[in-house]
Amino acid sequence: MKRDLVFLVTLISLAFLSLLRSGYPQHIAEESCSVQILVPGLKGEAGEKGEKGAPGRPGRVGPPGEKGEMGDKGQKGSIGRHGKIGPIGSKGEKGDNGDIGPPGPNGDPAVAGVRETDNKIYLLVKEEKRYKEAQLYCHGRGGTLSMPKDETANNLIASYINQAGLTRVFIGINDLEKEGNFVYSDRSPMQTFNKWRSGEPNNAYDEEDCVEMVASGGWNDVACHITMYFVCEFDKENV
Ligand code: MMA
Ligand code: CA
Repeated sequence: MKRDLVFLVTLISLAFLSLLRSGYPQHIAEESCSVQILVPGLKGEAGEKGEKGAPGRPGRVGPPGEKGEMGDKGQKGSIGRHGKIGPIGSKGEKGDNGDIGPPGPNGDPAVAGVRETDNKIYLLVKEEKRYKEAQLYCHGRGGTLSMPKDETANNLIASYINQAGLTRVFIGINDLEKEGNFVYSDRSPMQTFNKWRSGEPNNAYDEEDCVEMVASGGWNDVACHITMYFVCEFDKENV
C-alpha cells in the first residue's frame, strides 16, 4: 500500500513536471482567483530496462541428504592403556622334595617301637619294674599290662619280645586277690585260653602271684616283687 501511494505521488509529480517543461502556461495567470486543482498528466512512455539487480538472499536450508556410502578406513589409533589383570593360572607342577630334615629329638629310650592289630597297640617297655609299677606305668599311658586272651595276641607278644632279644617280660595276669584265681590286669577273669608252661602255675615258694611270658610264648607265675621289662597294651579307640 505504501509503495502504491509513493508510486501514485511520483506519477503525479512527473506529470506535473512534464507539463512545466512542455511550455504550457497552464492557465494560472488567466484564472487567478479560481481554485487550482492539479490532476495527473498522461502516462509517460515506458523507460529503458533497468540494470540487473543484486543477487537475492540465500534460500532456506534444504532437507537432510540421504546417507552416503561408507568412507575409507581411518588410520591406526595409538596404543591403549594396560588392560585388567588376567585370571589366575592353573596350578604348577609339584616341586622336588626338600632336603632331609635334621634328626628329631630322642624318644623314650625305654620304648622300642610298637606292634599293632586292628584293635590294639602293644608297647614293649625296656625299663625294669616290679609288676605293680609296670601296671601303673601302662595305666598312666591309658593302657594296661598286656592281656593275651587268644593265640593271635599271645603270638604277637612273643614275637615282639623275641625280636627285642628278650627272654621274659611281665604280662597282665595275676592272682593277687585270691590265690589260684588268675585274672587279667583289667580284672576280667581268665578264660579257657591259657599258655601255662608245663607245671605252671606252681606258686613256688608260696609267693608267685604275678605272671611272666618267656620267649616261647609260655606263661609262668613268678614273684611280683622281682623286676623285669614288660609289655603294655592300648585299645585303639582310646588312643
Ligand atoms: C623255676 C620254676 C618256676 C618258678 C621259678 C622261680 C626256673 O623256673 O619253679 O615255676 O617260677 O623257678 O624262679
Ligand atoms: Ca612259677
